[in-house]
Amino acid sequence: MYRERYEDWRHVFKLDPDREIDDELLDRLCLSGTDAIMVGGSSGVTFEKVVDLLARIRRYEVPCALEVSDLEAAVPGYDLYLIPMVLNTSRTEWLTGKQVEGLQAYGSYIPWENTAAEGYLILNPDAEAARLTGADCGLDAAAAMAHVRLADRLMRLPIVYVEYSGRFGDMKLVAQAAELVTQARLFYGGGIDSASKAAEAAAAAHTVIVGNVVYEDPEAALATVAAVRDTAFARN
Ligand code: 1GP
Repeated sequence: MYRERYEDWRHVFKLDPDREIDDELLDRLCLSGTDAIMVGGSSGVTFEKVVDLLARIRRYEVPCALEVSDLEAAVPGYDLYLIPMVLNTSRTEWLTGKQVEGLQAYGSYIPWENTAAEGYLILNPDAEAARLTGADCGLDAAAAMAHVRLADRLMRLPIVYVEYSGRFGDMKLVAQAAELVTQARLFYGGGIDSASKAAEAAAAAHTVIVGNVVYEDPEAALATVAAVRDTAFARN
C-alpha cells in the first residue's frame, strides 16, 4: 500500500524538472543515503522533463516519487505519486479543481496503491507556490493547527506538508503540527540550506524535504542527509 512507500522516510531530496542537474551531482544525491528523491516543481514542468529525470534516477535503487502538480506531467513508472491539495487557499481549483480534472481525464489509469494525497499548508507568502495558488500565509498558530486537524482528522489525508519553500520556517509550529497529527505523516520543506537547519527540522517533523540548496550549494545539501539521520524526531 502507498503508506509503506513513505512511512520510514526521514530525508528526501526534491528535484525540480525545470532545472538542470549534471550526472555527477545526481549520482551523489542518489547514493547519499537519502530515503527518496521527489520530483516536483511549480512551473515549467513538462512531460519530457519528468520522463528524462525519471530515467536518470532509475539507474539507482533510491525510491522515486513524483509530485503531480500538472496534468501534462503525469508520467508512468514512478514508485509513488503524490497529489498536492492546498488547504489554505480560497481558490478551490488548487484544492479539488485540478484534481477533479485529472480524475476525469485519467481516473481509470491511476495506480491507487501508489498514490497519496498531500494536504499542503503553504506559509511563506514569497514562495512561488503561494503566489500561484493564492495561499493565505498569514495564519496564526491556532488557525494553522485547525488546518492540520482538517487534513488529518476530517479529510484523513495521509500526508500533511508544511511548506515554507525558499525560507526556513517556524519550527515550533512544525513541531506542534507533527504532534497533532494522528494518522498523517508530517512533511516539512523550506529553506534547509545547512546540516544544522536540517537537524532542527528533523527534530520537529517526521520527514524533511531538501530542495533548492541542491542547486545552490551541493555540498551543503549532501551534508543534510547525515544530519537528519543522526537526529531523532523529538516528541514534546
Ligand atoms: C519545496 O519544500 C520544498 O517544495 C523544499 O523547499 O527549496 O526551500 O528547500 P526549499
